[in-house]
Amino acid sequence: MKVALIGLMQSGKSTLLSALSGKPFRASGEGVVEEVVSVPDERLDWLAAHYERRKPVYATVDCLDLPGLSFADEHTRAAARRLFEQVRTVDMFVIVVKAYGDNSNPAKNLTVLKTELLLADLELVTTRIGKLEKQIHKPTKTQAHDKAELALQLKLQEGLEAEKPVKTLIENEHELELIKSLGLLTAKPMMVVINVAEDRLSEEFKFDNLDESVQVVTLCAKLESELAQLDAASRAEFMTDLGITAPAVKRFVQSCYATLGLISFLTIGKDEVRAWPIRKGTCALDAAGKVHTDIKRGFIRAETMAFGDLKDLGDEKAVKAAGKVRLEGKTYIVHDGDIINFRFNV
Ligand SMILES: Nc1nc2c(ncn2[C@@H]2O[C@H](COP(=O)(O)OP(=O)(O)OP(=O)(O)O)[C@@H](O)[C@H]2O)c(=O)[nH]1
Ligand SMILES: [Mg+2]
Repeated sequence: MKVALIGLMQSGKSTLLSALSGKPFRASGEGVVEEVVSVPDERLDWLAAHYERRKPVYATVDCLDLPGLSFADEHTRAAARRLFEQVRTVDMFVIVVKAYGDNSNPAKNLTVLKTELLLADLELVTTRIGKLEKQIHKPTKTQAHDKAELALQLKLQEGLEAEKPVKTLIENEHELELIKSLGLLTAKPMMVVINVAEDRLSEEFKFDNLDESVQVVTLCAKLESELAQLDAASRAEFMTDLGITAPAVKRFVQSCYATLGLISFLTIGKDEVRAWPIRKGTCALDAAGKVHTDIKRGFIRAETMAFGDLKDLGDEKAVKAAGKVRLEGKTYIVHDGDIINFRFNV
């Protein structure tokens, strides 16, 4: 999974990235910085403690940290557009707005960013329409496809002009397929991080310009980046004092998963215990394919137990004795926290 942190200048994106990755803070230069963030999972911690000599392999999120965007004039807007070009392949955006110090108007800054994403898409769609309009008069192999795409692009153009993001305009898989290669920015899901001052952690932020389904995480990036540098014991102590229930990385990743509709299944291997992110609704056969194509090809059964049962009953034997190990077939829909042992034959 790949996410991009975007926001206006000095909103705390790089500080946030340092809090998420635990790596030292790196100020933004001209380019995009990429860092791998490990997805905390207490179930893996438990499994690693329970099964000796197996190391936990956490899922990861690739985080792109963009330099601060500015739309003050044509020059900065062009620079922002060039940066947008570099994030066309991400799965989602995290908009970081600041709510500390000067010039902090989270709602307004959010509107600016949302509007600029819409404008960038409108520009791209309009250019594409121009191209397609010329192209469809020529008797090419792609004529039928081009006509269908043109009709769709015109619909998107109208929607974008009315300030509707592309993801609300797409009606089916076929339409999605037609525009996929363009990497339209507002076709992607997004979430919001409000970067607050240390003394405003408990404040509630209400946005009337944000869909209710959008995940909003409130945190203090600076504080969290300092906490991330501490050893586990002192971190826990400070967090209790500060009234922080979960570290930023946990809340951040949970919101990313919720935004993308992701869950995890778990595997217990010979020398590792591992979490595998999948989309909600994934069947056992496709889950097997995540682990290895051979396992998918030679799929026989998915021997499955719920992590909760294993934890409650203590060990695999007890889970088996309780009749809670299931043999599932290819079409079984995998649940969050399923521990799966794939039986396969190639
Ligand atoms: N008080 C306070 N300061 C913060 C917080 N987060 C970041 N800062 C400070 O704000 C400044 C900018 O932080 P960065 O993380 O570099 O912000 P950025 O969005 O990456 O900045 P650009 O990449 O230049 O746009 C730094 O001096 C940080 O120490 C915060 O939560 N509270
Ligand atoms: Mg930065």
